[in-house]
Amino acid sequence: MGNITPEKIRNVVIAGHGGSGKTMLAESILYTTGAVNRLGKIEEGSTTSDYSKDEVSRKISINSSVLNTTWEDFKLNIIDTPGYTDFTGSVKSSMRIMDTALIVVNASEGVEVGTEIAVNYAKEYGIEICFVVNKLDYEKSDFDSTLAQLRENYGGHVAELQFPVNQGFGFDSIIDVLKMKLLKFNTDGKGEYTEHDIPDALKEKANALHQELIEIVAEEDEEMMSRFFDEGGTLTEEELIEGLSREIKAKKILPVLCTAGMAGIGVKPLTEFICKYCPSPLDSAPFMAKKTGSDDYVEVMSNPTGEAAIFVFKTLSEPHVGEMSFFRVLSGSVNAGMDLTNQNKNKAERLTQIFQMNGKNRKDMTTAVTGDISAVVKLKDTHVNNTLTGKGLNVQIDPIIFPEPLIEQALLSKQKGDEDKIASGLSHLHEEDPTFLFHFDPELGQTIIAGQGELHLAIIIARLKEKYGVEVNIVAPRIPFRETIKGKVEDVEYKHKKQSGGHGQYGHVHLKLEPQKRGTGFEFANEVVGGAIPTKFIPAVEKGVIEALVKGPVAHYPVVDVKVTVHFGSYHDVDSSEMAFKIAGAQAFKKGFLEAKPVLLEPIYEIEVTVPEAFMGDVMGDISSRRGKISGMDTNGKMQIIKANVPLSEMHDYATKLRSITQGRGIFKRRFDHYEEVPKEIEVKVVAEAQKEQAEAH
Ligand SMILES: Nc1nc2c(ncn2[C@@H]2O[C@H](COP(=O)(O)OP(=O)(O)OP(=O)(O)O)[C@@H](O)[C@H]2O)c(=O)[nH]1
Ligand SMILES: [Mg+2]
Repeated sequence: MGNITPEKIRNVVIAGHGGSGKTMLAESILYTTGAVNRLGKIEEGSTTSDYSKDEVSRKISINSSVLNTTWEDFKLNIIDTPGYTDFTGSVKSSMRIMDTALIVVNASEGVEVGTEIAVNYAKEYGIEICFVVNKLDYEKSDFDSTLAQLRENYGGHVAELQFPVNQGFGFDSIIDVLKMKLLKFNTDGKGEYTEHDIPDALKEKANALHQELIEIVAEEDEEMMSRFFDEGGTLTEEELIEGLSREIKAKKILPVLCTAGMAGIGVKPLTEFICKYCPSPLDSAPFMAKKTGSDDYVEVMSNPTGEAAIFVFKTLSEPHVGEMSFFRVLSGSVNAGMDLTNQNKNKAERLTQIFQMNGKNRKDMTTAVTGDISAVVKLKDTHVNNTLTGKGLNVQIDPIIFPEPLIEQALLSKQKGDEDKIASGLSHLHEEDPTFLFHFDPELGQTIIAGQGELHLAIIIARLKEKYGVEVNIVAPRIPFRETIKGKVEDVEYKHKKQSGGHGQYGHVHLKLEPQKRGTGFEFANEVVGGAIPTKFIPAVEKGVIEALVKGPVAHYPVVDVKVTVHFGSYHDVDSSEMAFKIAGAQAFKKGFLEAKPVLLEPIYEIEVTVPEAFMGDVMGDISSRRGKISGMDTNGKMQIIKANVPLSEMHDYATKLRSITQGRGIFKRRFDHYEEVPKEIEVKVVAEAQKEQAEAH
């Protein structure tokens, strides 16, 4: 193939619910267009896209994979994304830089939560949506019901461009209402087909759909409308392509096509459709960018002759290869050997070699033009969300905002001394997968890892072992409880007095302790009059109290929302010292705290759960069993939204539980909201636990 031009590039991201057949569809596109000479299978672990060890063993996609092929003089860049909701981060990042989302819908399941997530991301980034009703060779396929669900969820502009003739076992024929032909496929997987006249029984339906399309197209264009009437209510094929393509790009039509990816049925016409009707990079909306070093925003247009700008959307560290950075050329073109500036890091980077990727296979490229997707190895300091540009274009593309973590676990190293290796492994894994986060929490004394679900974290742990050779155990993270008081103590006294040989120690304070409004923190006041405690020792009293706040008197958790006032005391001319007053302050505080109705506080999270109506009852029941309180309800299309406040200590397995009670259809977001008093029976347990730990530590 000769030089690629941007108008001949098509960038499609394949997304949709888990197991809807995305990877097989991608494989079939590669096979039927000749990019691979053997059709890989999920069951054999031989697809181009699902090549990593964990994907092969689990038979699901975990990473997004960048693929490419050609059809006639078009270049197709494809990103196959995982459907399992733990991995939606890579769906989002892929949507950010592709122009069309092929949203694969399983014909026997209809619209599922993965469909909804994919549609939402595509809408968020304003890219074109094309639905592919897949697995039509499966005996339980129900095209009409799937189509009805698509219409119900995504509106009247869902356009049936194809419908199956004989879905289910033996499926091999599709009516194409653009071509007005019956397409009959060989079922050997090669995707070959022959065109036939539409049988009489289906003519009426096909005609009606064809006519509908013509009308939609003509309606939007006056000139076309008059030609349409002149020509007796029809349009030429070119007019239809031009008009339909315009409507699709304007997102007035959401096309629906039919496939059985594994058997290659419908795959060639789908490829042709993408090339003929879907947007090229030149049609894509400009990328918003911030000027480096200022808060001004500019638009980066897909300008093939402009200054070079690339955006890194994915990185991957491969054994024997090093770190690969995947990018889209936003403007201009880049060549192997080119020097660019990483605008986010203000560092020079050289694109020593650039590649076009098919799963793990790479092929050298000399030039990548505007809109193309490419990869480069061994950049020095470039990560996801970085913009690299040529001279004179100082911009940073708006970053991809990755989903917030939904689950946290604490990690314990199995082998002492592995800590450095673990930290470096975790940081590499975070680079590759920005939805995976980790930090050491000094308060809890634990390394906390956070992600989208149990499977997500299990895969991170497996990679830590495989790639970085370290083994770890996973435990529930400790809960960052807090201690405070409910009562007021007007006066508590402590006298620190020691007379052991030489210099004595003397510090004597009277404190008042009062509860503060939740969230106010700690306040200290001095009401000592007449020099009962010399002014110079007051800061020492405060310091003593502050030091005592770190490990609360009840269960060693930090103390919050207390006001302490020192109002009286006494001193000794020789024996009083800062140290003595510090000790007196701390001891008086501890004593007073225990007298002031101390309570334990726990973090409360606000969760927002989105579920289909049918699961409402179960989801609400589960929330109350977690001591949760419903705070609001709303609807979004067919989905119900439940807002609730739930204690963090009850949330540990929530991602997994929600998935199981909603058959994978429920999703949720969470964020810390406030601290609240712990019920007595739980406080008793937490205190006992803390005392046990302290006893063990001594
Ligand atoms: N009957 C039938 N089965 C298919 C078809 N396509 C895929 N499958 C099977 O469905 C299962 C899932 O296929 P995948 O291609 O891995 O689906 P996916 O959407 O990529 O799955 P995730 O990436 O894990 O979300 C595998 O067992 C495939 O062999 C198809 O067209 N027809
Ligand atoms: Mg897959």
